[in-house]
Amino acid sequence: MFTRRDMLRTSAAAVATPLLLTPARAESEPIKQFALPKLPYGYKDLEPSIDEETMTIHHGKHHQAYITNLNAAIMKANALELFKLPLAQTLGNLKTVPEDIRTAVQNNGGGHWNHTFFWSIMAPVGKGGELKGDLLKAIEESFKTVEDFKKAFAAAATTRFGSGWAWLVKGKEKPLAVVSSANQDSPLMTGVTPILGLDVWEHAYYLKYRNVRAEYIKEWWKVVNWDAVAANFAAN
Ligand code: MN3
Repeated sequence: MFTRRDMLRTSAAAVATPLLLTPARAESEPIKQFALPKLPYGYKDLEPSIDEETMTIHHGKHHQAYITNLNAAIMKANALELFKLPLAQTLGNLKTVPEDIRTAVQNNGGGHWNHTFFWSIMAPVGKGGELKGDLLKAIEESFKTVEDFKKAFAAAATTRFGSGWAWLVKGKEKPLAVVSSANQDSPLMTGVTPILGLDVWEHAYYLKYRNVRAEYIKEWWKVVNWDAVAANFAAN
């Protein structure tokens, strides 16, 4: 016979079960997903080269979307180890990523890494230091003059068809080389290390420069953080 006391016992047991699981759950490591990095300057601080509205949308919406989609792909595949590895390492070894999320990681992981890098190599006008020292020497050795380097970089950025990036990378033959990449692909995926990069997706410049990508590239040089680029060159 099922008494009222039995019923209470059953209810208590039902309540007790999740409570018993609580300590185990608390001990397990929380999952630390990728998160939007704070900018080292305000949204309006790169004006007039890059306007406040573009920066607000680019960082808060576009960059955030890559992160949201990257996290979702990793969670869906339960490939949680990818949260623990440096993203640069994952992008350099895409073959190790589960095949069903490899393209999502390439696009959205590339998007997250590229944008984080992009914010870091810019500074408000007058705050980015000067091109000098070992980096200047390496640029002159690879491109003859700074002017020739800027021409080569602008040409790569201008002629990249559709959406993509222009990069200054550690070279395989000369100290430095200019390359471009499509979509959110990163030079890391080809085994070279970027030290400077420019986003030439329309979302990076269209509000202010409309279709005139060349003008955006010209104005962008004013907000390059040469101290950060020199640190990238020295570190890698
Ligand atoms: Mn972008």
